[in-house]
Amino acid sequence: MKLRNRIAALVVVSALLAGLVVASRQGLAWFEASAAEGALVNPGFEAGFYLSGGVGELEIGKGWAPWFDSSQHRPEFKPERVDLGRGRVHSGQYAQKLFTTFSSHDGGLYQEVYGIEPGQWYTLSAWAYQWSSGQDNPDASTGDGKCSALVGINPWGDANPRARTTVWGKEALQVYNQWTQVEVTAQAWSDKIVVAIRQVCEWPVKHNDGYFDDAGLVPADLGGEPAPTPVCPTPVPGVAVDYERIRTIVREELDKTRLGPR
Ligand SMILES: [Ca+2]
Repeated sequence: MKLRNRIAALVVVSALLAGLVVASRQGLAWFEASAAEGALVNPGFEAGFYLSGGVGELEIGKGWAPWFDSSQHRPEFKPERVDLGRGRVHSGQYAQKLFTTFSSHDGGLYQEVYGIEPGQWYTLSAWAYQWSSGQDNPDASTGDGKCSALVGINPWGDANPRARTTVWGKEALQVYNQWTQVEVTAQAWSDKIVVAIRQVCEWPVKHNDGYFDDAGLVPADLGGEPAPTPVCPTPVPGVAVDYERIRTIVREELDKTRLGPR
């Protein structure tokens, strides 16, 4: 290859690499803008959907991940479009649908939220629509599967909504064929929390369908009361807790306060 051709090739490769860097920076900028501190990513499901794990039945709003009780049927997740079928969308063009047919389920979506202020209280909300019926009339829920919709916050940032530390709000129990807003307020114990959307359908009727849209996360207004500071001790990695030493100190302190002859 002549020197001129080599230089030309190098210029082309350099330009391509520069383009790649710009493209990846733009991608990063989109991600960073989406994952603003303390804010939900894709709360209204208008930013597109992806196949979780490449599984066709798990079509999930970007920024969210699916979860479910694996001892029951895995619900199917699909985008709900305002211009197709029943168009069960609260606002915009899309909502998230999950459902089982002739089966029960307990599951939904979750996402991790960073940039959280520990000790601050937060309110998570979402709009939910449920249709649960042994019949096919989409405007009525007849012979329902005892479905409920609810939202939860894991204050420790545990990316497992089924963890016992998740705080769940009041459920919209057997509220059907209408949009209803569910919410929960909890105090963050970490600089990251996990927010979760959930539908539970107990009985395996023909249609157990849930739709979610327009989630929101805001610092909770507690009427001017300052948020308490977390008091739970945080274990230090690599440092073992000397429980025997703690027991000894407690025993000594109790002995000091004990009355009468020993
Ligand atoms: Ca929407």
